[in-house]
Parts: sequence; C-alpha cells; structure tokens
Amino acid sequence: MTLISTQTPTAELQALDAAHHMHPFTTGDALAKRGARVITRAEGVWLTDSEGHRIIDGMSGLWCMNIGYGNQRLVDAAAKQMQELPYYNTFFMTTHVPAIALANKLAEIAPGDLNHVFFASSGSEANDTNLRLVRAYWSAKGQPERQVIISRRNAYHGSTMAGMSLGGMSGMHEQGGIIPGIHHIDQPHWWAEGGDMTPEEFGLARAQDLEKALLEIGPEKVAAFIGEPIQGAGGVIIPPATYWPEIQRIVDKYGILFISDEVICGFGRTGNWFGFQTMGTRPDIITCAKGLSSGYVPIAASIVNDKVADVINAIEFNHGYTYSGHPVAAAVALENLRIIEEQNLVGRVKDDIGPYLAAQWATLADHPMVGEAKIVGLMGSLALTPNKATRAPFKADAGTVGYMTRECCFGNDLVMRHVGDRMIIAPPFVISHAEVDELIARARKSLDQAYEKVKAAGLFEAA
Ligand code: PXG
Repeated sequence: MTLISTQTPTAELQALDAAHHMHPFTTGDALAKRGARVITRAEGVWLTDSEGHRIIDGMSGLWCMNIGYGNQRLVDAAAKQMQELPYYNTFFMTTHVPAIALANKLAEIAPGDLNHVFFASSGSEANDTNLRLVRAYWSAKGQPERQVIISRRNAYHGSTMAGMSLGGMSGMHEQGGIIPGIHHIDQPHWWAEGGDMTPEEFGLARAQDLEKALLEIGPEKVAAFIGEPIQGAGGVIIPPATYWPEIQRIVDKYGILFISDEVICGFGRTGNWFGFQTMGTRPDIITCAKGLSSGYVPIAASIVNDKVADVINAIEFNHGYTYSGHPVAAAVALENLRIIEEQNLVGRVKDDIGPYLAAQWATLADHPMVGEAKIVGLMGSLALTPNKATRAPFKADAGTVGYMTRECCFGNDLVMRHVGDRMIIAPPFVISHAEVDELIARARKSLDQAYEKVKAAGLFEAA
C-alpha cells in the first residue's frame, strides 16, 4: 500500500480518491474524470488545497465552521478529554461530566422551557430521534394514531431514511422511496412560486396549507410539524414575514408538536442563538448539530421542552446511540459554546458583521444576472434570472446557470455554492470586514465571468 500523505502529488491523491472513496451527493464517474479538489489545511476563513491555492470559505465547510478553522482551544479540549475519559456511554444508569455539563449549558442557552437534551452524532440522527420522540410522546399519551409528521417540499432534514423522508428533496425520494406517515406541503418560496401574489399574501397562503393538510389528514392523526426557520440546503429561502406567525397559530390551534430544525440556523447563524427566535416561534423540540461544535467533531442534539420531557421521562424510551453524548464531542462542543459566548459571536452576527455583510451583499443586486440578494444574519442567497421583473427562469435546465456560476467561483478560489439557479453563502462568524470585502469582490468577478459565458452560450433568455 502506498504511503498517502499531504506530500503525495495531487494527481496521485485524486486517483487514489477515485479508486476507493465514494463521495456524498456525487456522480463518482464524473468526479473521477475531473479529480476532486484536495483540501489540506485551514485557518480562520481560509482553506488551502494541495496545489497551494488559498480559498475563501464562504460556506463555513457545510454550514458548520462558525468559530473559524484552527481554534487551538477546541484542540486542547479534545486532547484533555481523550486523556481523561475518551469514551463511555450514557446507557445503563451511567453518565459522565462532559454530557452533564453540555446538557446543562444547552438548557441555559435554549430559551423558555426547552430544558432537556437527547444527544446524537449528526443532524440526520437527531431528526430520527425527533421522529421517534414525537410518536412515542403521543403513544404514551394514549393517542398512538397520531403518527403523521407534516413537512415541506424542498426541506432538508438529513440523509438517513427518516431524515430523507422528513426532508422534501424529490431527487432523494426517487431513490428508494420514503417511510410511511410523512406528508409534505408546499414551501414558502416566493421568488420561484409566488406568482402574482405579494410576498405577504403568499407567505400567509403557504402557511395556511398546513391547516388544509391537517384537515385533510384529520388532526387526530397528526403528531408534529417540522421546518427549518430558513431553508438552508433548499437554497437559503427566507420566508415572507407573514409565514411563521401563521404556522405558529395553526400549530397552537390543533395542538400538534412543533419541531424547529436548527441544524443550520442554530448557535448564531441568524443573529440570535436560534433561528426560531429570529422568526418569533415557540417550538416544542429543536434539532441541533453543525454549529453546536462548529464542525470540529460530530455531535448533535434534540432539545425538548418540559411538556415533551414530562411524558417521555415517564416511560422507557427505547432509543439511543453508542455515541449519544460522546465525551470528547461533548467537551469540544462545550468549549465551542464558551468561545461563542466569550467572543459575543452571536451579537457580532446581529450587530456588526451581519449588517456589514448584508450591505455588501445588497450591492450584488445591481448585477445584470441577479434578481434579488437576500440575507439574514450570515446566510444569504442570490436569485439568478434573465428577467428581474418577471423572475423568469433561464432557457436551460434548472441549475445550469447556477452551476456555471459556481464553476467561476471555484476558479476564483471562492466557495460560494449553487442550489439550482440560486447562489448561496454562509461564512464563518469570525470573518473580518476586509475578508467580507474580498468575498464580495470574488463573488462579483465570478458573476461577471459567468454572465459572459451564459450570454455566449445563448442562455441569457427567459424560458
Ligand atoms: N437538518 C438540516 C436543516 C440540515 O441542513 C441536516 C438536518 C442533517 O445533518 P447531518 O449532520 O446528518 O448532515 C442538515 C444537513 C448542503 C448540505 O448541500 C446541507 C446539509 C448536509 C449536507 C449538505 O447544503 N445539511
């Protein structure tokens, strides 16, 4: 076996990667031909690849690297915990200090009576837990027929069977189908689906789809509603202001449980500790992952309110993972939360770097290919269109122009993703003003290059 290291030439690393490594959400054959970009180091908001390029990470890895790369305190917290107690479980009447400390910290940070924490290792797992929790809750309350979870099309809740089924990604559903008892309603995506309605009218109408679905299914069969405060993987879709208050009204009226999936929005991304605080809702359960540890180690959590915990704690909930509350992961997450508090990073997103990025991001709206530039906290999106007035899609398969734009970003050493024909960013909270300027300059350059290519290919036309 070849000795593989960061000294190995890029082409060789790429060939070895293609030979044995299967990538998520990737056509393996196509990637093998092109060769994957090999990331070797990172510091702050900067990635370095095996060819020495310095890349600005406008996506915080996968929406998780909130405190920035290279934080020694997290390294030390992991090393210390590994020496003291690298592993023990929390089954069979045992516990350990990192799990106790992190659960207490989360109960302190989460507002109201969101006081009880069930640990997992990924957002998908935590949503699996949530699905089992809400069904166990109703069953324990003598209403086992309450099985259905209502979610939204184009939502993302994970990639396990339950996470994928809760999510509303048709491309995932097509590969093997979904589990029973999940019902999807339409999303509050005004730009693409709002037609002639005002955003406010549309937001209200899409929220009222929840009530329609409840009445169609029968409210006595519905266990819960799940939603991301702002859809992330769906394209940073910021709902109209009328949407969430109406959802909360309906959830309250029918007494179903409400799960806020905070995997992306949680821990400061929207300028508050949780996205539901930015949207003004009152969930019973929240899903946390990613920013909980800033991605340094895998850890996730379901935080549930007193109402849910009172019922679940009275039964044996037959559920749990080997790594629920893993001590090393919990110690790292705790240190991450301390850093967020000490450096006031949530306040920084709300009052300093968030507004600064928002002002720069808004300048991109004058680009000929950008229909709107929207942002909340540090998650933003650009809607690409050949006609700003009609919000028309391009005369090409959906995502063609987005992909062409992403390729230009890639060439300019900027990680700015595309979802269909939307461009999205979610940079680390520690990004400086100068780094925001650099990000915006690279984004504009990439948009300019893409615009020329799109015109040259005859695609700058409404479908
Ligand atoms: N809920 C939400 C809202 C997410 O964004 C998950 C659950 C699942 O978490 P895990 O840790 O199981 O991946 C996510 C994950 C993308 C992308 O392309 C987004 C996610 C994951 C992978 C890719 O934007 N979000």
